[in-house]
Amino acid sequence: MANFEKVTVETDLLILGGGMAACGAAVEAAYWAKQNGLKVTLVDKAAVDRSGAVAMGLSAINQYVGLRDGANTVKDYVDYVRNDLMGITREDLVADIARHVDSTVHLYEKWGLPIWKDEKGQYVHEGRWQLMINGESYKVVVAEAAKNALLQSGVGQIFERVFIVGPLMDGDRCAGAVGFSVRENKFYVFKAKATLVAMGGAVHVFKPRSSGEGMGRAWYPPWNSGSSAYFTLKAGAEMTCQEVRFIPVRFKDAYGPVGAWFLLFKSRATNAMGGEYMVERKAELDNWGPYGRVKPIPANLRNYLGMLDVMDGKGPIFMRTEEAMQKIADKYKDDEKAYKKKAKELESEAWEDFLDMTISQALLWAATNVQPEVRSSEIAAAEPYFIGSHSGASGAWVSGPEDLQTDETKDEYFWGYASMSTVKGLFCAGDASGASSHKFSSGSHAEGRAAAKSAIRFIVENNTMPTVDDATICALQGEILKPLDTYEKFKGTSTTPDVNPNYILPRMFMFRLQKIMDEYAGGVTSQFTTNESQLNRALELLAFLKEDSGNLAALNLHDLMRCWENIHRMWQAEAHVRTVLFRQETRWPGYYFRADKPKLDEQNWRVFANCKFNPGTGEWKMLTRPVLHIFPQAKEHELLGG
Ligand code: SFD
Ligand code: AMP
Repeated sequence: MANFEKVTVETDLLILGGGMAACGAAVEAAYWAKQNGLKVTLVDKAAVDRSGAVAMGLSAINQYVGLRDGANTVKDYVDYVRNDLMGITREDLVADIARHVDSTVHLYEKWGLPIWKDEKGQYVHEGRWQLMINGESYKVVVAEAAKNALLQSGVGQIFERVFIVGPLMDGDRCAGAVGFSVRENKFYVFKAKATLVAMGGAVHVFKPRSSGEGMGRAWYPPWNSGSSAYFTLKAGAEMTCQEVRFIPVRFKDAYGPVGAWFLLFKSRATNAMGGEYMVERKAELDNWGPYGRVKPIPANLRNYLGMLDVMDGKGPIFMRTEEAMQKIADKYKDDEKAYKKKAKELESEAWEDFLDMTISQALLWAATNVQPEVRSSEIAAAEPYFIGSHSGASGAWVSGPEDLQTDETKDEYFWGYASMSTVKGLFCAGDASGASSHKFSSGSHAEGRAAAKSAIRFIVENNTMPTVDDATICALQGEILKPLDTYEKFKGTSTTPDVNPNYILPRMFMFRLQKIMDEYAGGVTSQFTTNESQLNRALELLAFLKEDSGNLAALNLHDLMRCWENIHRMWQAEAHVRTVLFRQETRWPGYYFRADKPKLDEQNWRVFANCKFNPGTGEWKMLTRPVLHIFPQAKEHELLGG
């Protein structure tokens, strides 16, 4: 593209993304960079104040361990996460986040985030690990601290509205990243001594339930499109848990979260006949090994019991908001004034829960005359998402911290720098790092802090600027901007831009990807069920799609971003299909069901299923890694305690 300016930025640490993990990384990196005379550069495709999953705000902080009150131990949290993930988790990574997360939450409070307090001045818990917040401005508060840290210390610079496409490599070391501005004709080359990937998870890989005028609405933000997975795969990093998608049960059609209803309001969910699947289908839990007996029941098994009801024709499933609110208010019924006050309070809490994090759910309630104190609302299992920070686990396989390793784990889980992927100089945090679920917004921030500190140490100990030759950069520029050229070249051959025999627009490309995934890889349409034959068919169709990705066309810069977002999604899709195919069992019913391998196989498959793309040969390698414990091996009775 002749009219594109090439901008080259040299830095020491490059932070990719501006979400929770990246903001945590910025705060910590600024401190350590200043001590060592280093530079830090943060790049976000959007504006950090309102980017990523927390753009709309949140109504709870889902990970707070409460170590200072002695409420829980780090091991308690590790047990909880391992159980929820049906035994598959990296204990060292989860423990590392758990021991640091409280300090992140205390920083949030210092920076001005309103956390609910009771009359004794203690945090108000939603559940054992979750704190209630007035979180509409959560992201703005966290972003302000990150920006202040980078800009006021003089060590940092921030690029907003720059879309990162992929990695720059110097042999086996990551050398930075390339991307483009979504506002100006500028191609960016970031050269760095270490790179920290924190570009979130992936949405819209599967066909969403929302369609027509609601299209684009999803639980996870549509702008997280698999860039972390693409970046790490293309750098040749080993990936883990690519099969562990997350399917959240959400208020139907606007995807309002359910946590506050189940945990704070203690609501029940019942089917069309008034039956409670968690009670009526309890016996089903016995089919899922020790995990069916832990408390809380793993998220995927909770999903599964509800799905069985729906498949039996007992839907819709309702969140019994009116019943839950009434039950709480009833405690005050002897005092009319207190009762009325409580009822009002509950009403405003119910609305605030959505106004703080999923505004469209409040809009849908208003538009359909729902008063939660009067009427139940439908809930449903959403389409699958890729998010290593919630109850899914997909991401890069990263080194744990040295001090948490045991003799058994140190050769498997540690290779020099905590949070570094298997590629030298390439670090990951938040949704970008795998097998460390349930870190959420707070744990992602804490993990970002730890990863940045580790990356700065890497730079101090490997203080050379990797090199990349100009020809490689030139070729990448050509490939990345090609969709603009393709459109210019062929736009005259049809009368309307969206139909043309020579190219495909990103929207149509996305529909094709979503249809493949939905029908063959266990999306909503196929009741989250798949089998070997369907997965092989998915791979065949994905190969055709990949071939056609070379013919994507973009009318403008925004479209160019859409092209690359969908290429990123396609790579996330392929890693997923390959890993679902590789794991010869069903371990997470309620996330996906392998109809040809319908049972849990503890003997052979209580292992991590990992994959690796070889950028040199274009081949994929599938491998297993052992699940090891850093705390003494949990006995059955400990498992039951959760
Ligand atoms: O209840 C590029 N989450 C919740 N966490 C909580 O702690 N409490 C809650 O109440 C939570 N709920 C919730 C949550 C998420 C959503 C969407 C809703 C409700 C509606 C989960 C957390 O939000 C999540 O765990 C963290 O945000 C994960 O952090 P991180 O840093 O991994 O991802 P991010 O914050 O989305 O940031 C991603 C960044 O990358 C940028 N980006 N930049 C450059 N180039 C590219 N190609 C890029 N692609 C992406 C993004 O712009 C962003 O800055 S509840 O439902 O569970
Ligand atoms: P959600 O709104 O579903 O994202 O949940 C918010 C938090 O509450 C997460 O930590 C969930 O794991 C947890 N959670 C949600 N529903 C339940 C439930 N029924 N039992 C136990 N934990 C839950």
